[in-house]
Amino acid sequence: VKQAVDEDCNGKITAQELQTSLMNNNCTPFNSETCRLMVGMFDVDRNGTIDIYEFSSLWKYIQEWRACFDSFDTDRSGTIDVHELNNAFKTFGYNLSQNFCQLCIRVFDRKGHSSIKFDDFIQCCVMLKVLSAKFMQKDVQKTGVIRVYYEEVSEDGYESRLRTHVFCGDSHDYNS
Ligand SMILES: [Ca+2]
Ligand SMILES: [Ca+2]
Repeated sequence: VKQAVDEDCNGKITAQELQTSLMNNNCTPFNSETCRLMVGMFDVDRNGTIDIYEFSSLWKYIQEWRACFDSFDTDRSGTIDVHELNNAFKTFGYNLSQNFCQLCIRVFDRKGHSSIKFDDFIQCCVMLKVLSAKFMQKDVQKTGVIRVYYEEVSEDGYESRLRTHVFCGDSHDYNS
């Protein structure tokens, strides 16, 4: 697999190479933000690319997300709609409102189909996990309501032009 991904065969995979080789169910390539996010997560030695060791954990991670995505795509549409997302969040241990799930679909649905693809699903879940951890830190008075600016959670090396206000209720640790 790695050879196919590592286009210039230099033993290192960039976010861009990752993007051209990863596919959603409908054969569209992964969005670049999800690829940068994943390279940022698995680039253990922080050299900006993915080597063979880093790649094996990244690949395992994608396979796990694939199985997870398929198990929540109950109508086999190849995308996750708001009800399927709600089920997924519940299974992950998050107690979030239907409105919040709708907001997630709106933010991550790039095509306006009211559903999200595999790459967006990964990005959405990773973002929720990061936000949830930040939420716990910020919610010192345990009121259940905080305001988070995207820049505050983007210190892991992946940049974004997004500035999002996120209000969420009772959220729990990510258990899986
Ligand atoms: Ca690396
Ligand atoms: Ca579906």
